[in-house]
Amino acid sequence: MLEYAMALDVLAKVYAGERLDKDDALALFNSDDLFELGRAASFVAERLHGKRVCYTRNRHINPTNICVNRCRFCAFSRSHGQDGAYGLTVNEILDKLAGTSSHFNELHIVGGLHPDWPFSYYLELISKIKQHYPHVQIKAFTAVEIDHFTKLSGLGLSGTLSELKAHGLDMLPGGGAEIFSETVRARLCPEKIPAGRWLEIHEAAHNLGIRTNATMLYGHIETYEDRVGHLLMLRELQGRTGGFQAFIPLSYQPVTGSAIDVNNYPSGPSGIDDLKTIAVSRLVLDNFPHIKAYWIMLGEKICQLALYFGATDIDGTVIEEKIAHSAGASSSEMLTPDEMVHLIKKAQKEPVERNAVYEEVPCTAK
Ligand code: V47
Ligand code: SF4
Repeated sequence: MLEYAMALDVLAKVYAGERLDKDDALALFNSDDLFELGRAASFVAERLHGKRVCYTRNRHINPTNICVNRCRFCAFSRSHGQDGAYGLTVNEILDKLAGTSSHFNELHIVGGLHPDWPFSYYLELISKIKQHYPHVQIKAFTAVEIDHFTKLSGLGLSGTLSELKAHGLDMLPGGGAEIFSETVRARLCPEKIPAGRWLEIHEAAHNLGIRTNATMLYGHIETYEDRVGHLLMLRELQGRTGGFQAFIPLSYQPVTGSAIDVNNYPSGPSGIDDLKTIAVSRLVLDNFPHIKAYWIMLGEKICQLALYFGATDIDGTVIEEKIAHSAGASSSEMLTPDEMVHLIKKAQKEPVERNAVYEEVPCTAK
């Protein structure tokens, strides 16, 4: 009862247009009044975007699953020489894209940290894609990969990002953030760059005019305090740069046999936790334009419900998804533009097709 009353006090702040603090955010996570939470998050989302919900025609490319990090939650990665390990040449990637170019306007390229590939591989990859498909925007390389590239290029952080930009990089995806808490990070992904470096890389990108997204992997061993800490660090950086476009809460897909799937959520977060996390994100991240409901990890139906909990973006057609599906995600691997439009319209919202940097593009889907 006390938690219910506290959450109502916090929601009164939302309706009055006041910024939420750490205790407010915790009270919302601890409250179970999902409907009031959804109502307040929808109020904020509608104030920003009306009934408009974005989607894009995109395609994922994962150049390699060979990764020196081997994070404990990642079923996608392999060690060099292990069964199932792969690395695609630039030409193999171009062959994959051939024939589907007219069907996408955003390419999402992320992969493992390959121990042997030179920086020139990545430059050649994006410049050849741009040559072949000049209309396509390239959203590529997590901050974890950018950090790896700085060691390969010897150009420093700004130099590395500038070189990628000059070769066709349009924006950075939000992966690799996981949970910023150092204690959780040490258990989940001890080899991964620390939170401070992830933030530093996004700040450097923003300073070069490269916009980025941000993510948070939730529903494993983290606490609500860890989630709130993560959101507040992102809000602080956004307050200084304004370079984030969307925040994407990533619903943990449990990895069988992983050292981390025996804890709080043996089967991953519940639908209620998914919706609550979307809503609290919308309310805390008051300076982020969009909260994205990533249907691949939420499933299509929770994704659709998320449109009543503050989400104003449902990502894209995706076409080939390996990271969540390696961990056993039950969603399909692609949706057609018509299916995306249908999902949005059936929620009584207005579909808006966008490109990677959130410019509206003419929608030809029904
Ligand atoms: O960084 C890995 C996560 C991320 C699992 O910026 C897992 O528009 C859940 O960042 N369960 C990559 N998540 C995906 C990503 C992303 C996706 C869609 C859109 C955008 C964007 C970014 O996937 C990784 C890691 O945090 N991940 N394993 C897992 N078992
Ligand atoms: Fe490598 Fe990224 Fe998987 Fe971690 S999450 S093992 S860095 S591919």
